[in-house]
Amino acid sequence: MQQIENKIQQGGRISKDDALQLFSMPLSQLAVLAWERKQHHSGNHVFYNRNVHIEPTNVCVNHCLFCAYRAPRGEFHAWEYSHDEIENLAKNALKKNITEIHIVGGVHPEWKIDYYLEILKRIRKLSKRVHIKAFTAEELSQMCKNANIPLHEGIELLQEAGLNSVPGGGAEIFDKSIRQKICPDKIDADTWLEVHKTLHKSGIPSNATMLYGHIETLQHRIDHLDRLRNLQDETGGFNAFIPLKYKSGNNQLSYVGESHVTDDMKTFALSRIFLDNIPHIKAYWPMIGKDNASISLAFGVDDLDGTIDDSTKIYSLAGSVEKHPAMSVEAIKTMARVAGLKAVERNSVYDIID
Ligand code: V47
Repeated sequence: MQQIENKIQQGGRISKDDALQLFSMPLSQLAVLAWERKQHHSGNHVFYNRNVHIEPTNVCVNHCLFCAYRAPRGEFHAWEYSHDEIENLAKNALKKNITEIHIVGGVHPEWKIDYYLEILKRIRKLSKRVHIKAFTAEELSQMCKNANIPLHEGIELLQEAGLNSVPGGGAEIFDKSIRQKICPDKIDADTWLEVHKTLHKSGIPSNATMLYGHIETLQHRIDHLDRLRNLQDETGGFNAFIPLKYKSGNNQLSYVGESHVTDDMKTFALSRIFLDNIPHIKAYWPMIGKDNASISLAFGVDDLDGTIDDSTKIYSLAGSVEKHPAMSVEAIKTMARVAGLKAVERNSVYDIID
């Protein structure tokens, strides 16, 4: 263990075996190592932004066991926003001084790429400056497949229409056997990675996520991190990594329960240490809750995502304590201060906004 610690303290890269051993290290020791690595990447800063989510639909062709959000078309809790409705949501959000609109939803059975292009064009018409972070690799892959165009062409069209970056959703867990069990209809791991590689080559940065704490093992988590680290070595296009704790409310995997907070903190810390080439580790507080997000700042996290303004339902539907997620800039600043850090407003590519 001492050798692994030395390696980390000297800024060396750890192996998959090292990572497995690290997970059995006492929590407080792992925290110190992750804190040191966080200081190396971002010093005393904790990043946040002013953002809202728009979720165009929860109608989805996929049947992921962990999802509490999906609804079959026509069911009472299904929604399908029109372009006008989306434009109105964006218009209202823009009045509140936001810098980013994050758009993600179900994979709709009928919407074509033109539908998504129109969303981007409408928002871009409202604001030349707002950063549009939109559509997971899953959505991108499906919309290009349906349009019968190669991925790079679809990405070019979306970029011309106003797309600036892509969120990290849909990664779930890369291991084939687990992936087939929890999200059998989704694109496979290689396709997810290929989409992000193509994005990065087109100059579009993205994030990466990992859904953990369900039926995967530690080895599966480390394999997931390893595949991301390898792609990042090649492209350098990932801005942030977001470990997403599986939330067990209202979905078909509920019987497995939820990970312990110790496991969550170790996962943040390990991610910070292992992913030496991804600049930011994000605690997505609408999912993990404000209290745990605040603790995660001692475990290598340097990004709290944003103000959100009660604009996402994915996690409240899955049982998050944040039923109407919204956080003021003041609250974010306090959260950073009590962790001994300084909150810094960023734009979507992590330039500091004064
Ligand atoms: O891919 C769905 C996850 C993701 C559950 O890039 C669940 O900045 C836990 O990727 N329990 C979509 N997780 C959200 C996402 C995201 C969120 C915030 C910021 C960014 C970013 C990306 O949500 C899905 C899936 O892994 N998810 N259901 C659940 N029950």
